[in-house]
Amino acid sequence: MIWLKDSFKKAYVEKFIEIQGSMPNTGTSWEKYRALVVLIKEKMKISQAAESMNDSSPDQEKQVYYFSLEFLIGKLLSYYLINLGIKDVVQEGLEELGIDLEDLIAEENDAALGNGGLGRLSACYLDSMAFLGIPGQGNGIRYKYGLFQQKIVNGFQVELPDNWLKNEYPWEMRKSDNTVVVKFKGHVRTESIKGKLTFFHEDYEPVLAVPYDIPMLGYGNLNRINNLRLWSAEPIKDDLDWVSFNQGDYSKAVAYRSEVEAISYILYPEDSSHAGRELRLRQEYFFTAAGLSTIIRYFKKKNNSFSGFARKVAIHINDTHPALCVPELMRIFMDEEDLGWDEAWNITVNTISFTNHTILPEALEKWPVEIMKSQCPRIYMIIEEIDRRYREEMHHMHPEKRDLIEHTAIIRDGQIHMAHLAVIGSNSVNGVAELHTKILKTQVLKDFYTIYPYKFNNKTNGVSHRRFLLEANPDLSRLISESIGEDWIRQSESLEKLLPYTSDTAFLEKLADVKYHNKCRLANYINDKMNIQVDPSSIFDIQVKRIHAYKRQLLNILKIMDLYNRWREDPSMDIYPTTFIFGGKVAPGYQYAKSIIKLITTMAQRINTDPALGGKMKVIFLENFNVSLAEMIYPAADISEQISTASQEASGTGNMKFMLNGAITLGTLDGANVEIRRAVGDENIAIFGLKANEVMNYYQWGGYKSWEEYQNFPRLKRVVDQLVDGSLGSSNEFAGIYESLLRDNDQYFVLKDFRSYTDTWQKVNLWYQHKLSWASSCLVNIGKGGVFSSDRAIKEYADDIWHVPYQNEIPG
Ligand code: 26Q
Repeated sequence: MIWLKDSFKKAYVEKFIEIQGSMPNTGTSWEKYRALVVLIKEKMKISQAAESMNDSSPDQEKQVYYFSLEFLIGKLLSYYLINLGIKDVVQEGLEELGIDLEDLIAEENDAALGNGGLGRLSACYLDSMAFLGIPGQGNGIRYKYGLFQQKIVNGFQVELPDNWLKNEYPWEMRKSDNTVVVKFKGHVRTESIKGKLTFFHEDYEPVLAVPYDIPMLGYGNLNRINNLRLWSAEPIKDDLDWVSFNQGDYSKAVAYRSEVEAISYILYPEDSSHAGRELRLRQEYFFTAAGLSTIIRYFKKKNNSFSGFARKVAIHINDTHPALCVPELMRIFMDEEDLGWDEAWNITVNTISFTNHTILPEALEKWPVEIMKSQCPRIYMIIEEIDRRYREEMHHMHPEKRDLIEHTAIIRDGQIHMAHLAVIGSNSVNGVAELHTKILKTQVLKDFYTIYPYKFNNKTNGVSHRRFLLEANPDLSRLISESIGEDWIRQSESLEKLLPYTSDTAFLEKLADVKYHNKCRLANYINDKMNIQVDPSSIFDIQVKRIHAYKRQLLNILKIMDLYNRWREDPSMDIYPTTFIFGGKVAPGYQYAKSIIKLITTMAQRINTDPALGGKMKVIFLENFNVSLAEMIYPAADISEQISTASQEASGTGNMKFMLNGAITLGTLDGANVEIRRAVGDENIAIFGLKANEVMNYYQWGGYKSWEEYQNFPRLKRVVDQLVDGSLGSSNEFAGIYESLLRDNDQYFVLKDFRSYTDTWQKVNLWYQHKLSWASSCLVNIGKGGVFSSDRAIKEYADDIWHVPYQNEIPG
């Protein structure tokens, strides 16, 4: 225990006085929050210093660097108090000082430096690395503005800037001493010096990369505090001099400053399309080059040759966004450290590993050669050379397979294929669920799989069960710990010890009570925010995730429209009252998905104000879904909607968070749902719809005939017609949706899966009414949820890809 209550109180009051010059009771909540964070940070540094001393041992531990353009970390204070084991002490201590800890927790801004699944995954992985004692550091961008905040105005999404740094972010520490220069634009002069070609990058635009560090503190592991290093772009100090010296032009100086600051200004809010914007490329090169330069500097402090580099360093790239690691590491080795191509290439490939997160063709990154050449001229030369050597080697090995070479080359038709660069330049390529990895091997990257079968492997995603169960659902956590002890917090698989309770009626009743209580909490939130009353004893049927055509929020709302039609026709219909809850953001330019939100909010307005329904249904669109809200929603769910078109969702991670909180999945056999079904068994999940291979067969033959589906099922025809027949108002709002279903042949098989979805939903609704059977299935989901912890995932990465040890034992 780092503090007993009285020593905490004393330390806190002293810290507050030191910072504010007054007693805590005179301060604002913000000041009280900041003082607490500063105090904890200082306490953490003590052991951090001890750690860096350990690290001076001659045999330096292997470091893992996780490169990602997104880290969706959410709030840290409450979570760190749990990880430090001092939440109760702090809460009681503050209470005695007349301070409510909840008020301080509320002051913290969510750090929303990510869009969704991929960004939250990297945050969960840092968490598990810290817990497992792996020296694992994150590397990313300190965006001045995170993911936009969503407001719903007249039923439409409106985006507001996320000014999360407005007040200051007390967890971060600016490390000016570790600033580096990243060079853009200019040109490369080649000279032969003593018979060796030497490259000089000239007339470049210098950008200062200033690191800000955020400590990553794992549960019960004070000995290892990892670091998330986020880079901020700044103009060089004497930018006016520099610019006027080079260009003699004041307006250019202004342009220089704003072009530089743009790099770390804002997170791109698209999570499934790649627009090929120059600024995005500058972001990618910026944090890649900055991150690598710290790695090299740290390595050189401890080693005098690069031959052991890949044994001491693992660099993981989260999707292709950091794929410029490959040519940049080559550049450093060759141009700065004087290694030859072959040696540099060997070390580079052996150091880098790559995770793919999507098969959507529109999300695959390709950069026009011209943009790469002008922004990163030396990097472009190296990519060209990697491509040339790759083609040459393939030609040598498979002289007859010209197609193979064309399909897998890095540069083709004036475009640089980042996934190809990442596969060729790394030693490991993984997908994020078994089905997804199989699709990579057999479809998306199948040519590469024939060339490098040994590189491909699966790492099914995992989530931090300590954040999404222990922290988010304290009542359930208490019930679990009272029954099976606390092992599960460190060993998620211990949740299996709950399985014997599936036949224990008293336990199942307690489980149902906990759920009810969590639903009350969410119902109160909805009432406060939206002034809508929802019944906590109704079924909470929830779909929260980014809004996207392939995730099929449309299928869900069509189901609700159908139900509403039927209920109005037959008020005696035997359906258990249900509250349908949606949440999620849309990329600002994605009009189609925006109209889906409008459709949901339009139906919500209708249904929630229809007195004839007698409150049997409610529809809620919760605005601004983010990590903090997610932590309130998952614990309150009965049904977890995971209804993507089979084959399209690489894994999903929300599905795992719901499961760990005892919700039943209603889903397709897509992504990790396949593995969830295998874990819980067919009787504890509700599966419907086309299978991935069926969908892909249709795609191969040009789709299916959605018109027939529509014509042959009157209930379906009716809801589709309602999109355009004036029943939802006179505007033409939903014509685009209608066209996507009928004219564009329903790419995501919404109509095709409608019957099977509504039938399955209805069975689930009946099932819920058998309270004990339902609760027992919920418990199976919790008990089997342990394998979907990010601890499990990180252990697999550590064993199979990074080759680093971890500590897994409960300390004595
Ligand atoms: C690319 C280029 C330019 C601008 C933006 C992007 C971009 C940004 C974010 C492309 C994709 C993303 C995010 C993708 C993502 O979140 N994928 C999800 O990753 C999860 C974690 O592996 C999976 O569970 C989800 O299935 C997958 O959709």
